Amino acid sequence: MKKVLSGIQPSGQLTLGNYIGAMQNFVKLQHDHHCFFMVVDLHAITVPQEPAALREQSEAVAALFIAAGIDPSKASVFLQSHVPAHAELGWLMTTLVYMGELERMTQFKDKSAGKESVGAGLLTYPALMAADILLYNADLVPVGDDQKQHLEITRDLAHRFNQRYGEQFTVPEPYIPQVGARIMSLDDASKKMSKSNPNPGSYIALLDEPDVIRKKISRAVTDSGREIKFDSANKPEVSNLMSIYSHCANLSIAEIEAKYDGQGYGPFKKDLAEAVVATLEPLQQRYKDIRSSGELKVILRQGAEQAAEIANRTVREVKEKMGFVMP
Ligand code: AQP
Repeated sequence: MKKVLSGIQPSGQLTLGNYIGAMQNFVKLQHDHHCFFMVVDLHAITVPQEPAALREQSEAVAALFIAAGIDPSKASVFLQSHVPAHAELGWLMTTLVYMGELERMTQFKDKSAGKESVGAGLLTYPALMAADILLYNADLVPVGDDQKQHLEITRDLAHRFNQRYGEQFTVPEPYIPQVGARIMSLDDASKKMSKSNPNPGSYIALLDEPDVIRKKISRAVTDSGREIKFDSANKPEVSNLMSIYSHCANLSIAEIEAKYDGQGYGPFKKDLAEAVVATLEPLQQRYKDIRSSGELKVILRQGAEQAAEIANRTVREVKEKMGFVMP
C-alpha cells in the first residue's frame, strides 16, 4: 500500500481553498493508501501567532479533518508538534539544503515581501516540510499547485541524502488535483485564496455562517461583462467562481456555461452561494459534534503514537548513517 502524507497549517481559519485543493483529496485517498494527515503547527509559527489563537486553530483544523470525512481508524491524524522527530529531522535537513534553493521559493518571496524583519523559519520552512514527508517515506503528497515548488526541494533533499549517506529515503511524488488545484481570492483573482489574508471577504471560511457565505459571494469581484464563460486569462474572477461552483454543485464547466447562458452574474452568484452553503452545512454540523464530544484528544493521541513509531525509527536510521554516536 502506498504511503500518503500531507498537512495543513493552523495559521487561520481553514478556507474553501484548503478544502477543495487539499482535504477533499485526503478523504478520497484514505480508502486505499496508508495515510498520515497532520496539523502542521510548527510551520504555522514561521509567522508570528498569538498563543491562544494557535491553540484554538490547531484543535479546529484537527476537528475539521474529521468533520470533512477523514476516518481516524483509516488514517493517522495528529499534531506535528506531538511528534518531536519532525523538529529533529527538520534540523538535519536544514544542514543539507542550500541557501540559494530556499531563497528562490515563491512563497518565501511573497510572505517576506515588504517586511522589515523576516523570521529565519520562514526561509528554512521547506527543510522542515521535507522532514515531515521523508520521516514516513511517503510515496505521494497531495498538495495544491502552490506547494509544488516545496515538494521539488523535498525530492532534491531525498536524492542528496541517499547519494551522500546511502539509500534511505523514498523520493515522493506530488499528487495535485486537476480541477481546483488553486482556488483564487474573492477580491483579487491574481492571488490564491488564503486563510491568512487580513481581509475576511477574500475567502470563504469552512465555518462561515450561511449568511456570511451569501454576503461574501454576492460581493465577490467579477468583471464588467455579463457572460458566464470559463476563460482564466480574460475572465479570471468569473472562471474562479465557476471552479468553485463546479466543485460544490458537481457540475462540469460546460454544464454551468449552458445553464447560465444569457443570464448574467446575478442568478449565477445566487446559485453558487446556495451550493457552497449546502456543501458546508453537514461539515459544520459534524464539526460542532466533534468539538463538543471530547473525542478529539483521544484521536490525536492515537495518531501521534502511530506516527511516532515510524518517525522515530527513521530518525535513528538517519542519525546512524550521518555518523552520530548512538545511545
Ligand atoms: N487557494 C487554494 N487553492 C487550492 N489549494 C489550496 N491550498 C491552500 N490554499 C489553496 C492547499 O491547502 C493545503 C494546506 O495549505 P497550508 O495551510 O499548509 O498552507 P498554504 O498553502 O500556505 O495555505 P493558505 O491557506 O494560503 O495558508 P496561509 O495563508 O497560512 O499561508 C496545501 O496542500 C495547499 O496546497
